[in-house]
Amino acid sequence: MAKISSTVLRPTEADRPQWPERFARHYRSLGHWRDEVLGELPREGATRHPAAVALVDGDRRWTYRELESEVDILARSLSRLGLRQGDRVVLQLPNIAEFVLGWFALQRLGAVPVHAMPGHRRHEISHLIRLTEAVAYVIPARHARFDHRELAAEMKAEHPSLGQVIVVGDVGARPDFVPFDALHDDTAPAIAELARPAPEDLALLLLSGGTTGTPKLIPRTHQDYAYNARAAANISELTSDSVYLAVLPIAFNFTMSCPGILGTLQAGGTVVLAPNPSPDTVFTLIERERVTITAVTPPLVPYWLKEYTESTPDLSSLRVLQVGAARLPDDIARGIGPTLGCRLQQVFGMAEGLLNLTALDDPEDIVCSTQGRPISPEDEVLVVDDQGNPLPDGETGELLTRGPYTLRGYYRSPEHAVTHFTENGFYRTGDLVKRLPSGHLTVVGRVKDQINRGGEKIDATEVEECLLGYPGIVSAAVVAEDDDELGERSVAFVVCARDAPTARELAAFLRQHGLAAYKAPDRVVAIEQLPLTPLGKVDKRALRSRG
Ligand code: OOB
Repeated sequence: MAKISSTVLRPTEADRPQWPERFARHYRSLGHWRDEVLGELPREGATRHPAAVALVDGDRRWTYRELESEVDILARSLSRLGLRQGDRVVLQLPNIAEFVLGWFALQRLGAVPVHAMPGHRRHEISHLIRLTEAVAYVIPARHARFDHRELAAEMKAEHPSLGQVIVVGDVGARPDFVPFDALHDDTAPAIAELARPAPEDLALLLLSGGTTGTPKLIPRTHQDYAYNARAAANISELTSDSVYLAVLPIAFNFTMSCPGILGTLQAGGTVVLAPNPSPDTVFTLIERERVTITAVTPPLVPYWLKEYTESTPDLSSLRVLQVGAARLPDDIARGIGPTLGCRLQQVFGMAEGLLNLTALDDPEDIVCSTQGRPISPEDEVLVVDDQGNPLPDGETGELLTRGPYTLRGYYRSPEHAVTHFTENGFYRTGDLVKRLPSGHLTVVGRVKDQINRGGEKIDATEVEECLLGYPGIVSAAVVAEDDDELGERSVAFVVCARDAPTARELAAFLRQHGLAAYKAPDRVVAIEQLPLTPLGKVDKRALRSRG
């Protein structure tokens, strides 16, 4: 195997996320931040419960002891391949065991996984590699009828930093790509000889839903991310008997650590991977593996409830269904417990940090009508009016937050500091919420220029910029409209110098442009001119009400 050239950038102090020292000391003194790094989680599990099952993917199973030895050998092989502490690695895998194994192996090295979504294409991946100067890109050979090797070949030609492409499956016509299965080099030196990353080091990069044209990256540290998962696992009451089914993409913060995969492994439970969210697949897995907790987005809920009523599988092991990432309508929420016989847990989170959960013993009305409350007593939450003044409970305003696992700045983009953070370090979520005296939050809307398409976030500006490349489109504005199934879908209002394209034509154009498919507008409306506000900005509120 060819080695990665030694000219790539190594970790810099600048990449280490910074909390003011006063806050860092406080979080450490309370024991929220500990001397822990994510790569040691499998080893701790192997010490505490070696024979318990940690991971299940189809017919493949790993006990904690096996997980530890697999991660160890993978990490050593990746090190021999040239990967080093601080290196960024774009990880784009579906829900297969290699995601989990590869992720922990990178952590063990102190390398930094960059969480790409399975649906991302040239536009997004290229941006991620450029921004992070990634040295490696991990892909499946093919997934969802897409050949990732072709995209990887393009990326390798385009980005000099990209030394290695690692493929789960067949490398095809690219002998220079490394098969994941070849990373089994038992003769590679032990990782103990390499430096352990520090708890305050950058551990992973998550993708933000974004509202500024190019996806921003969220730096998470070992100590903040481990705390995020542990605090969530406490509220979700995870134990070594818990069996978590990963239905949503693993790359999603929700699935990874809310409490998700990390919270389950910290508790000594079992993680089961679902290859897709269809009720058939999921119900079979819940029955077979005696799943106790799983997590979905709102559009999946009615679909599961309907299928359940028709096929009545044995879901008696299921204690908790987490629902989040978009607003769950109250009436659907009320149907979950009576139909499935489990507790609903609402989840209002963000890759940027702040996570809100309902507790399993919260009153029914709170569970069905709020999106939970912050998981840490150190989460500071403000609800403010448009002048930034704090509002009393019960009034609607923008949610601002800071705390032990909420970012203080985006990765390598100081230019976003002013728009997304207050002077004293609060992150402006862009969400409109109401707070109850108990601290529970209800999400009522948003001020950010985003479409929440059933939990998938679409940055309006990013799509608008791409639409302007379509021949004949003079100006464009993308807004949300209500949708029965998805909650929201996207509509593009376009001003055209010639015949307006159909939604299908635009989707094909955007696909060619390399944009992920879910970002294509669901509907296109031709319009004479875009309405403007008195300040001369596109009046999106007016467009939304035109529908
Ligand atoms: C999760 O993370 P992101 O980064 O994809 O999106 C965050 C945004 C929030 O700012 C809010 O606008 C929306 O998604 N959102 C919700 C919601 N949960 C998230 N809006 C209404 N109701 C909810 N329950 O989406 C995410 C991250 C971790 C856990 C769960 C979701």
